[in-house]
Amino acid sequence: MRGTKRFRLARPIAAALGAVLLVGGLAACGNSDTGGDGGDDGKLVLGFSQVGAESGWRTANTTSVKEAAAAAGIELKFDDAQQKQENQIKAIRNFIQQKVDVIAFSPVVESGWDTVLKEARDADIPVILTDRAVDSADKTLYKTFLGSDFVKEGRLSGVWLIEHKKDATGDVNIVELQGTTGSAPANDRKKGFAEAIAADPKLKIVASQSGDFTRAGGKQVMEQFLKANPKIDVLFAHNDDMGLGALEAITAAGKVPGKDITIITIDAVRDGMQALADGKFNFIAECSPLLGPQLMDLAKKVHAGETVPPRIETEETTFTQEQAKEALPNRKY
Ligand code: GZL
Repeated sequence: MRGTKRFRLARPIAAALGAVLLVGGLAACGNSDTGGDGGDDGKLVLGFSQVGAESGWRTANTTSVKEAAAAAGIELKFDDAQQKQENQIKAIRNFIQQKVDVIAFSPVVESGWDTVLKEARDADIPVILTDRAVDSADKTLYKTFLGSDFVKEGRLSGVWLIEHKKDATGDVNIVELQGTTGSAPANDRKKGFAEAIAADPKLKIVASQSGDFTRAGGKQVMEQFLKANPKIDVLFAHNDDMGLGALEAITAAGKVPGKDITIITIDAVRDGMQALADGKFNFIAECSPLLGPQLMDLAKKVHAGETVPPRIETEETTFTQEQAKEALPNRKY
């Protein structure tokens, strides 16, 4: 700019000053060797690996995570694994390379995570489990678990059935649509339900198979159940979407859902609650997908080095047909 007095430094001094400023600048951006230290604009960067988009629950969960990240001023790196564990492992490794500040994910299955979680720990990047759990013995591989008690959801379903069928005479034949094979919700819901119905010997599970938490899977497996089992009294589906798919198979077989076949599901997403209110389902145990706000709060806390509880369970309830009619107008998902 004209008129300004120019200060010309001798070349060696200028080079040294430039080097000092450069190093100082890097130091101010935090430790570049381990972990992250915020995005370019200083925002916390959260890498999130989502299972996929297999169900209404998953869609609602993704919406909750994305909206909560925006509201919290957190930079979200979101990856959809299309229900494949190898894609989640790849995504977590990418997050490590990108030096995100925190990693969160919903593990599609319980096993096979130790190696990649050790890589995250070695990179000094804290990990939060959300929605589904892992079976790692090493609890230092993640900071906390945020989600539901799936065993309780299965148990509540079984307890309701015992009461509902207490006056039935003869065997009550149950078919079970399991969630994704190897996933925590499938394993635990199955466990909780079986433990509960053991109290009444006339309640018998005559068939149990995975429908992979999808409507198509629920319809396909229910068609097989109907062909192989002449007398089906109850369907227990590990989520609403498989129950909704099964409805198509049940009506195609000339049976009345909710009457000829009692239907119990888990989640309480809008379409499931509508089927319950319409009398096609008989009972739903809620599993809340609205984990986003709590997840963002946890991400900030673990990034700040605060101690958080090892397990944080979400508040949930159950619905009968009458309760669904009352609750539907106010459902958020
Ligand atoms: C449960 C979640 C399950 C839902 C399904 O927390 O992982 O996965 O019950 C979803 O609807 O596909």
